[in-house]
Amino acid sequence: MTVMEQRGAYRPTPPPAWRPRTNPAPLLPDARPYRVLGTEAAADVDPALLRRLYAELVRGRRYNTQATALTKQGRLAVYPSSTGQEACEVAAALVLKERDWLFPSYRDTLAAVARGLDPVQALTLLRGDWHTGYDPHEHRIAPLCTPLATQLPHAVGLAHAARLKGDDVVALALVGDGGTSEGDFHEALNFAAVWQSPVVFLVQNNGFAISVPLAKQTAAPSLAHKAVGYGMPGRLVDGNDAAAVHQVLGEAVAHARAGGGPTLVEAVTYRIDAHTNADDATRYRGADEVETWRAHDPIALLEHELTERGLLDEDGVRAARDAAETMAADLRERMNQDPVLDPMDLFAHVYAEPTPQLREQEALLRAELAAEQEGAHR
Ligand SMILES: Cc1ncc(C[n+]2csc(CCOP(=O)(O)OP(=O)(O)O)c2C)c(N)n1
Repeated sequence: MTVMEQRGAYRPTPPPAWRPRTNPAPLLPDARPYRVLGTEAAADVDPALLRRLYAELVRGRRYNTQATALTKQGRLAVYPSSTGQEACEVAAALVLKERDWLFPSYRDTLAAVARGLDPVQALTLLRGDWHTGYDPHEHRIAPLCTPLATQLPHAVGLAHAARLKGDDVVALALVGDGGTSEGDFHEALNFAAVWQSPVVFLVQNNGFAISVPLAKQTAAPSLAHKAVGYGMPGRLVDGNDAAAVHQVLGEAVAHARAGGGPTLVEAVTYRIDAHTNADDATRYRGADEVETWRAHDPIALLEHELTERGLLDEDGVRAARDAAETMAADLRERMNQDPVLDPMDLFAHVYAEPTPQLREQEALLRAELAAEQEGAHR
């Protein structure tokens, strides 16, 4: 048969039946960030939870101001403040059960402290003293992660392993808006959705990745919309509304625990302070913008709700502030003590089997320290 004859015999046929693998409609986030405080939904929230959230927010704000002050006194090398983002930090900690795991970024010391980590230990890494500063297994808090988004595949790996072992464990991973542009974000969400891992991703969209505004970070309708492309639900929530974040994260954690797979939650919030104490935020954003967000402050929102409903009075406010002051005084005092450090610790726990280069560097430092000691004794 000639080629032309073969072609003549061909009858174009439609493609095999196609339908979407999952219905995208239920995965789509709300059109607006979900809110509870100041809406009818607030009446359904347990007053004890609202009070607990309030006490933790007040303590968290004080922790942020105290840690920032410690950088000015040279007691802390650097501090990325989460002032303005306390509702996300606290809600993330409170929705987890003891057996669950938290995967924080460098900005999430507060989440770690709200989960019960010692406030000084939470600052060890930022003081530059030691690796991590706490035992991640003891607290079920992964190391505060400085390389952007690398905590996300770790969270998926842990959640997937837990599921394979039949352990009833959920992992909650925190990431910033800038972190969503990292390859690790894509890989983590893709694996999590394909494996239906019990993991929840909380993106704290605080408006900026250092000086880069969200508009330069993504063209997506919202960061929550990214979930649909991976085949998981996306939820959009007011990140300054502690009750709303607690509810949305709580639902996502329960969904993951019940075998429903991962959820991507975008909390819309704002970083009131500069990126860190080393950053000058006035170079890339105006004071008006900051003031607009100050008016939507997470503590003020909750305080208003509680006082309107007669759940908080002057004494209650004072008690929360006093408790925060006690925590700050203790943090100050303990951070003002010089830690006793062994520089050789730098090489411990880096690899299970140290590399030849690491051994070489270890020997060099040991020799240097020995020479220094000898000089001191001469
Ligand atoms: C892989 C990687 N690239 C770059 C950096 C430098 N860096 C540190 S913080 C930051 C901005 C991150 O912004 P975002 O994810 O929005 O989190 P935020 O600091 O606002 O909480 C960058 C680029 C880094 N730490 N890791």
